[in-house]
Amino acid sequence: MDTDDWLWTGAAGFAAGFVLLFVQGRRRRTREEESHWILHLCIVLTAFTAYLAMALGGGRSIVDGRELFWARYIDWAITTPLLLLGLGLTALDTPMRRLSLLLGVLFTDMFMIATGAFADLSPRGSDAKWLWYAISTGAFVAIYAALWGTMRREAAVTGPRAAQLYGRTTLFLSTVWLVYPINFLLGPEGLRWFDTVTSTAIYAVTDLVAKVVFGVYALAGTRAKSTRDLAEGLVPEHDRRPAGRALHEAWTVKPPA
Ligand code: RET
Repeated sequence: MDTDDWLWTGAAGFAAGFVLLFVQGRRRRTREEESHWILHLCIVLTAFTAYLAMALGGGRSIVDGRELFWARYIDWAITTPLLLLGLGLTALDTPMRRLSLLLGVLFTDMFMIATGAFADLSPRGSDAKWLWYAISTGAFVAIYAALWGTMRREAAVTGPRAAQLYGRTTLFLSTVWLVYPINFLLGPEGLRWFDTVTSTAIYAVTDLVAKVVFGVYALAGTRAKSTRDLAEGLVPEHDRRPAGRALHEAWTVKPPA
């Protein structure tokens, strides 16, 4: 398989993944299920677009004598904040509870992708490349610290079921995400221990796991959580689909009889 074959594999995998996730969410019953379903559909659609563009020869250019796949960075700048938003929604239940904390994590993530793109664009072996790489890795570490520190504590405040789902999905995500800086470091963008075909193959497989497999796993977890929350009467009527009662009705205070 050559580079283009791996890009086509990615495009086909994301197209199939989109259909799979679409079907998986067709019987959503709660606000929570709906939120995660929409997020994961947007994530997979964005990745599909990037892979299709790269497979068709767009979204990539020759820079410094090698092929640079810049469409990846646009894809990641959109999809990685959405993936973290999914974790944030699980941890916080409502994002308004700690909105700036959440925005800070999403900003740090976009900063990581932007500085990573500058590392890729810098000349081969230059100090600038390694400076950008170090800055991007610093942001990566800060995201992990937030996920496993403050956000994890917030998930525990939200409730035991939220905390359990948050723990599982965060473990999945933070394991898979480790592949990216390593692939960059050892591949053609960095030390050149392996070539573009190998690096493209690793990214394609990892992207499919980080978005499609992760999406299926996160949606299944959210569905199981909603099933138990519904059974225990923990989902207010206005958070159900279709809503049993409007929010303003729930807020209305009945006058004393
Ligand atoms: C770069 C290079 C510089 C150092 C670091 C990086 C991290 C990238 C990550 C990407 C995650 C992408 C995902 C895509 C989904 O399909 C930019 C490679 C730290 C973590 C999850």
